[in-house]
Amino acid sequence: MKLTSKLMFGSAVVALSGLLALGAQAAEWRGWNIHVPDYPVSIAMDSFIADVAEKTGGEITGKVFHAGVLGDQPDAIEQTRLGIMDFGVFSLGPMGPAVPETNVVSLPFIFKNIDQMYRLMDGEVGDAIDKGLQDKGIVALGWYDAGARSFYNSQHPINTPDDVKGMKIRVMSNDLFVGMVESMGGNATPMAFGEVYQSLQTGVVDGAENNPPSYESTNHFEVAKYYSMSEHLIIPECLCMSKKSWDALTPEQQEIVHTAGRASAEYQRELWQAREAASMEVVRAGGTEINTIADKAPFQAAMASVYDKFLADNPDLTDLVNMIRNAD
Ligand code: BDP
Repeated sequence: MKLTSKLMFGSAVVALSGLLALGAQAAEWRGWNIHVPDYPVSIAMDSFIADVAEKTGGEITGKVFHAGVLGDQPDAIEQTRLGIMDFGVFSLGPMGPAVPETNVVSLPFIFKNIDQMYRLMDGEVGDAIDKGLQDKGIVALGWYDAGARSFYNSQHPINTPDDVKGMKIRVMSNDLFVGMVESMGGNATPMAFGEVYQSLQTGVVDGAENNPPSYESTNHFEVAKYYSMSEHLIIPECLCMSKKSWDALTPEQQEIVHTAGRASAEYQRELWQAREAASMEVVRAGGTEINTIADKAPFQAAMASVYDKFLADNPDLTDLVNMIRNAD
């Protein structure tokens, strides 16, 4: 190559990298969130994107669209896979149909407690699920807490699986949860989160199941006043980003985004603990009758059929299930 063409080539490269940098500067991410703006997930997502904007010197900015204004969770998961949405916080519950590995944490009573869930998600189990997500076009940046889900309804307290018999219970859209309610003789209705209040109010369903902050922030407690502490599901949530948006980042930017994601998960977990206690107070003061369930063994026995079917349908996930079941 002659000197002049070398120089020209050189300046073309400089110009091109300038353009690429400009492209990165223009990145303005859209974030999906189902919860109201003062919810722990929402606050942590806002702090994540602010952190990213600051640490990248404004190369990446973004906005979180709260309260499900950008649509339902299953659609948003799909849009994130396709790169139409850049990031979002998703419950791993409705991710099951798209990413089979995520189903292992939707099995009832799989984690012994929240601390164990944190430990396993921050280690090998979380890595295995992240790998499954990446195969489907999503990168996990951090695992958020969503506590434990319990049943609530408008009819009567639930103390045994028999109390669920004949009840119409709303579940998240995943066949695992349908099987779970049916194992106790209930009728499961998969339905979008945003439709549950009215369905409870009009008697389309008798009950649903969720953690205290969701039961409170959606005002479901106004229309279903029996909250029974079955704590049958501990399903973590994922601060997820589209692999398409991730792959467009420089290695330095990826490092910043990853660090900000982990920091936001730590922050969210702190916020979560405080909000759970506060939500219990709000619903109690609002007239909710809360009952604990001393013996959960009958629920576990009824729901064992969910495991049998899941393992028969997904033999390749047996090791991952056992990794959790056999953990301390
Ligand atoms: C909440 C989760 C949210 C789910 C919702 C539901 O944070 O992601 O969409 O439950 O039940 O606890 O649909």
